Amino acid sequence: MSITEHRVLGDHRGQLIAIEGSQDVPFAVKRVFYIYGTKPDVPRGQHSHHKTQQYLIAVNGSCSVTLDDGNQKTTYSLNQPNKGLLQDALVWGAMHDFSPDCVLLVLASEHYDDADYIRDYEQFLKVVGA
Ligand code: T46
Repeated sequence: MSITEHRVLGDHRGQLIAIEGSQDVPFAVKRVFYIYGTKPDVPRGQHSHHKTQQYLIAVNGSCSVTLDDGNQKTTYSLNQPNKGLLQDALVWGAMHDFSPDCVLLVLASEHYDDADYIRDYEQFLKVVGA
């Protein structure tokens, strides 16, 4: 997992960034959602998924994302609209330290299914065998 910097297409009219499913992200995109109006001191996420892969882009403002595979935790800074971060299935993710203007866009490999979520950290560690 690492930050990918996407090509910024633009001209005198402004900028454009294109993300192609199965090309720029390693899955066909089935769902898009975004969070905004977040609070700097209130983390979001704090769960993992059995199957869903996610691709995170702060299309406005900035935030930090801590990914944890059960053995190692790494914190990434999303602070440019051309920077994306893959959160693989069975990786615990927490989004935090939002700027007031942050809009965090998430591309997902699966439709929404609450049963795909692992919300308990101890259960997550068991599932990944850590
Ligand atoms: C993630 C972060 C950034 C839906 O109905 N459909 C959806 O696709 C999603 C993602 C959520 N919901 C409903 C479920 C809850 O009633 O929206 C409500 C808030 O969802 P949740 O509590 O999961 O929100 P966050 O901010 O903790 O987490 C969400 C995503 O679940 C998560 O995968 O990466 O945003």
